[in-house]
Amino acid sequence: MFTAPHRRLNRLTGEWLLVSPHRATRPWQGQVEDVVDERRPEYDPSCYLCPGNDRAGGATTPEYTSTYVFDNDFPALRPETPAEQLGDDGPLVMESERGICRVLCFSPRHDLSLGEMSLDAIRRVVDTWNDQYVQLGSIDWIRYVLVFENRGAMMGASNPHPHGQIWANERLPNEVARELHQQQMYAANGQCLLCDYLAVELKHDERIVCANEHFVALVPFWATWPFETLVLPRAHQGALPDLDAGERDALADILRRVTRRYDRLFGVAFPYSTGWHQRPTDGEAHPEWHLHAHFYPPLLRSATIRKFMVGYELLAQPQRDITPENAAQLLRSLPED
Ligand code: H2U
Ligand code: ZN
Repeated sequence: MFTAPHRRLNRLTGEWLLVSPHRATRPWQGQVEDVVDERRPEYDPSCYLCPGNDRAGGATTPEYTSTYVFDNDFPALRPETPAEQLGDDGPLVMESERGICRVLCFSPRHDLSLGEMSLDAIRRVVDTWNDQYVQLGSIDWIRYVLVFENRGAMMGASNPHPHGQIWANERLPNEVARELHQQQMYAANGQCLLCDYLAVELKHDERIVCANEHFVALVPFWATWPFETLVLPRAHQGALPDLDAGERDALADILRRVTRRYDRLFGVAFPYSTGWHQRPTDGEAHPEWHLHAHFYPPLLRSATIRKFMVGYELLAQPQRDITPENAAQLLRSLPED
């Protein structure tokens, strides 16, 4: 393995990452986060996502039995925002932006997480993501639909009840625009970036965490976060509606396995942000786009020691010590039950 300091190109964003494998053993005397008691009741009367409870602004969460989607009571974007050209003033550029923000409860059970749910129940979450993508994406002015989850207080989740969010908006967000550009450039010679990338990863078998018939989870060669993973279908598919029933079951399976491994790594409910990058819904075909999910977990070396994206990362470029290969080996060595 290459142990000297080096940089790697993130092919999905076009950005460089610095890797310093020799620093992985340096001592730590920095911040230690509190470990919160993980045990929760099946129903919490004070939880706004539990069935039958009141939400902010007077709404009530119904007695749902599977997944449940509602319009966010505090949406960051609104559909009725007037499409105004707000104008440029020299270096000051501003545009109005319309959008729709929703919340998706994965389960009525307050005490579960995605990885603790049954395969059938996870499959229903997959189907709900699919339905929301189709429904919101078919609105003519919506060009991007992002389904995502913030898990854990460390990632800013407001509530431990298993839930995610959906933000759909008028223009492509930065990360998506970068990935679109990179995939389009790569596709100029007729190939798919992530199909080619996955073939190389399967050949080397150095960064694969787990896989099934239709999906692979791996620590990307260019991972920024210590235990970051990328989940992608083996076949060239651009969005959830492209998947057949068997592939959706396989997707539920891989999500369950990845999240269970995560929870085993440091023995806590592993915090992360995750979300699906599906092709834009801007009316173009986007044959270059390969569906994938990113998992961005902040923890570095224990339940309480996290990676900070600070100084050099903020001012120069991302940097990591533990190599993606070592991280993958660790995740791969963990049980899934
Ligand atoms: P996070 O846990 O990822 O923050 O998502 C919870 C969302 O739920 C958050 O966006 C919304 C917040 O605006 N929310 C409601 O829509 N209604 C409520 O009663 C409380 C929180
Ligand atoms: Zn709850």
